[in-house]
Amino acid sequence: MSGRTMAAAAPDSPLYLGFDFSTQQLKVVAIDGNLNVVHQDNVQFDSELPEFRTQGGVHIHTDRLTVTSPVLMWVKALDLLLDKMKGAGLDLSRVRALSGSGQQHGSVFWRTGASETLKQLHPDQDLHQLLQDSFSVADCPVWMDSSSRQQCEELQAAAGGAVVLAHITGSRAYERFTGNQIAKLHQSRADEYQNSERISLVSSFAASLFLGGYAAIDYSDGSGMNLLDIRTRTWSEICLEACAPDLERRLGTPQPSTSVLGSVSSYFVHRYGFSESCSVVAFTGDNPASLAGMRLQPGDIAVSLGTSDTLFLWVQQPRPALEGHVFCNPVEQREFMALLCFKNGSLTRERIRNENTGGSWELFSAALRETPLGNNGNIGFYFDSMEITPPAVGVHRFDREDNRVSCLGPGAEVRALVEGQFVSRRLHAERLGYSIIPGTRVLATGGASCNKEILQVLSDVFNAPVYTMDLSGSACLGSAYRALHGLVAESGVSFFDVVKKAPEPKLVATPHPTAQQVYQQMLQRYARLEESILQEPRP
Ligand code: 5FX
Repeated sequence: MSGRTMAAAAPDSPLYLGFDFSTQQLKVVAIDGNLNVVHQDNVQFDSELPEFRTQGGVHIHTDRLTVTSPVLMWVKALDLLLDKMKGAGLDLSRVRALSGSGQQHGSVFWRTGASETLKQLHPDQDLHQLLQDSFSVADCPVWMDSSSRQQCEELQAAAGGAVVLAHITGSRAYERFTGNQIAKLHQSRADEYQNSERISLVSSFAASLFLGGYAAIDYSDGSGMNLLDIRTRTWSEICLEACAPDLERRLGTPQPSTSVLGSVSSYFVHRYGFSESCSVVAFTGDNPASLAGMRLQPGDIAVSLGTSDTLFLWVQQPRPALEGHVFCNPVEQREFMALLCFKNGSLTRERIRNENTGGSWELFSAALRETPLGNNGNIGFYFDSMEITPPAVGVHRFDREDNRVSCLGPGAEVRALVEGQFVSRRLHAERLGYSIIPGTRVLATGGASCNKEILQVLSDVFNAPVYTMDLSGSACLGSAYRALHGLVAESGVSFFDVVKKAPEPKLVATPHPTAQQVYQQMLQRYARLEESILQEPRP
C-alpha cells in the first residue's frame, strides 16, 4: 500500500505517530488528538528492499532452526518510510509524540562506539549509510528462531527448574526469548558479544534511532526475554548470570512502558522537519502494543481466531505457568497481561467442516444452531498437529460417560470441536490467573470472527458478551495511542481516559441464560480428561 493521507483535521493540529517494526514490514499510522487516523504508510521488506533477499522479512538458515533478519534492512526501511511520509506532504512538525512497537524477542547488538555515532547523525546522509558499521551482529535472531534449546535447558537448571523460571520471568525458557539467544551468541561467537556495548530488543533499537542514543527496554517487551523479574521489574540476577557475563551493563535499566524517553534527535529535526520538542515514548513489543490498540480493559479477553488461535488477556493476579506467557502490562504499570497460543485453530475447523458438512460454513453454522449447549455430554480434543497449549497430539472423543468413542454424528462432531476449542482457551487462561469478572468482554478478531454461530459458542463458554474488531493494524494504532498517553501518563491520566473517543467494537453475541451452569461443569470435566490424555503414551 502506498501512503494514504485521510482526514481533514485542522492543518496545524497536533499529531501522534505509531510505528510497527513487524516481521514482514514497517508500518506507521498518524492520528490526531481526536484519535482519527490521518495518515498511514508502510514499507514491505521483501519487495521494497529486495537487496536484503529476505522471505517474509527473514532468512531461514540451513539448519532450519536459526532465523534472522538483517538489522540494516530495518534501518533502511525507516529511511524509506520517513521519505515516503515527507513525500506525501505530511507536516512532521505537527508531531507532538511518537512511539512504536517491534516484533517481540528479536535482539540487536550495537558495536562498541555506536552510541557516539548515534549522537552525531549528520542530516545530509541517510541512517542506513550512517549506521552501517554500528552493529556487531549483522543478522539479528528473531522470534522465529528456535536454535537455543541447549541454552534454555541451562537457564532452567540455573534458576531451579522451569516452574521457578516461569514464576520469576513470567515464562518457562523459550528458544526465541532473548536471554537464551544472548547466551547462545556469547557461547558460540564470544568476540561479537564482547564487541557489543549495548543489546536492544527490536522495539528499543527502533526507539534508539529516533532518540539518537540508547533507549531503555520497557517492562512489557522486557518480559519476553526470560531475564526480567516481572514483579520487581528489575533484571533477575540469577538469569543474567546464567546467560552471559557483564550483561546488565549491556541491557541498561528497564523503564515503564509509558515513559517519555526524551525528544527526537536533531537529525530528525533537520532532515524531516520534526519539532525539537517531539517526545519519544518508550517503544514496546507488538503484542503489548496490540493490547493497547484493542483498548483491552481489566477482565477483557481478546481472541484472535486464525491459523493458530492467540489469546490476549488482561490479568490482575498472574500465576505464571509452564504454558503461556505473562508480561508486564504496557498501559497500566502495576498490572499484567498474558499471551496464550494454540496451534490447532482454523485449519482444524476447516478439516472438521470438510469432513462433516461437505465443506460448507453454512451447514457448519447450522450444526451449531441445531445442537444443544453442552452437546449432550459429547466432548472432543482435536489436536491435528502437536499442540502448544497443552503439549498433546491426536483426536480424542468422549461420550457423556467419559468412554472413548471413535466418531460422533456430524452435528455433534462440529459442536464438540468448537466447544472443546473454547473450553480449552478458557481453562488455560484461568490457569494463568485470568478470571472472568462482571463487565468482562470477549473481543474476537481474525478469520473465524465473521461466523456468528462460532462467536455464539465463544460467548456461551466465556459467559460474556462477544464483540468483533479488526486487529490488523492494532499494534501500530496502539503505538500511536501510547504516544498520546505517554505525554500525560506522568501526571496520572489513565490510558483509558486518553482513548475513550476511539470507536467502540461491535456487539455480536450475548451468552445464553444456561451457559454459566453448562460450561462451569464442562470446564472441570475437560480439565480431568485433558490430564488423562497428557498421561497417555504419545502415538
Ligand atoms: C510472541 O511471543 C511472539 O513470538 C510473536 O507474536 C512475535 O511477537 C511476532 F512478532
